[in-house]
Order: sequence, then structure tokens, then C-alpha cells
Amino acid sequence: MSDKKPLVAILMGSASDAEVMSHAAKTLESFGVANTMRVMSAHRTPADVHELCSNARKNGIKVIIAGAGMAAHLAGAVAAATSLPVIGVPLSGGVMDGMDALLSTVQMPKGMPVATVAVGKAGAINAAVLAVQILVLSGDVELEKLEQFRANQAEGVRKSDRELGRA
Ligand code: RP5
Repeated sequence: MSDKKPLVAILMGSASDAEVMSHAAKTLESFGVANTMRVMSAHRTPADVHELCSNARKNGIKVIIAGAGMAAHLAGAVAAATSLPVIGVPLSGGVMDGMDALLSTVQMPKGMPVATVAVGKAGAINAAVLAVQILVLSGDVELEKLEQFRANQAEGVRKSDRELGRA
């Protein structure tokens, strides 16, 4: 946790989503991006979702990440309440193992976008990286940090290749 004002709000539909969504928070923190994490449900606490999201811009939030499983309407409900960029993370669980959440999150009607990332942990991490990319455009994160992250990733792949030793 930092004492900087949060730039990203991470919402999740249930406490049962917290382990996966914590990867979004950790990734943002690795870029020095202050964030807030809340459990709020499109179905169980819709008024709370609306209140937070309709006030988010004036409270200094620049991107909202919303993770939910099953009939995952959270990201769409967030998009309905704010014109800030919304990134949806579909989560697995239930009989369809994430396909239900993926389609619920990605299939928004025209004019109300939700930038939908992969199901689960990879999606939570990518949501944070995408938020960082947006925050680079707004000047809130230095481009050098993003480029370093990508260079480190490339170096990790090259190291794996060297260790495999089959060139
Ligand atoms: C969704 O339903 C939540 O995002 C969670 O992934 C799923 C199950 O929620 P719980 O029944 O575990 O609270 O709303």
C-alpha cells in the first residue's frame, strides 16, 4: 500500500476473486501505481458499484479494472456508470470454467466498451499492464518503466532459450 492517491480502482465481484485479482494490484505496484481494491458485485451490491464508478473520475481514478466470474456483469455495470476506460477480467469457476465470464464480459453492446483480457491470472496481470499503458499516455507513468518491463520480459525468454541449450 502507498500513501499516493489511487489512479486505478480494482473491483471484484466476490472475496473469492481476491487471490487472482491480487495479481493486478501487485503488477500495478511494481510500476509504482497506487491502486484501491474493492469487493463490489453487479448483482449483490449494484448501488455501491454505481456510486463508486460515477464518482471515480472526480476522485482522481483514471482506469477501472473489474474482475468477475460466472455471469460476469461487473465490468459492464462499471462501464455503464463511468466514461473512464474499463478493463474486464473474466474469472474461472463454476461449470463453464471461465467461458461464461469471458462471454459475459467481452460481449458488450456498441458504444459501451469493456477492454476484455484473458481469463484468470494472465488476464489480471494484463489488465494492470494495459492500465499502465494508458497511464503512460496520460503522463502518470514514465514510458521508461514500461519499456524496461518489456525488455526484462524479452530477456527472460532469451535466458530460457539459452538454458534449454538446443540452438
Ligand atoms: C461472481 O460470482 C463473482 O465475481 C465470483 O467470481 C462468482 C462467485 O461468487 P461467490 O459465490 O464466490 O461470492 O459474482
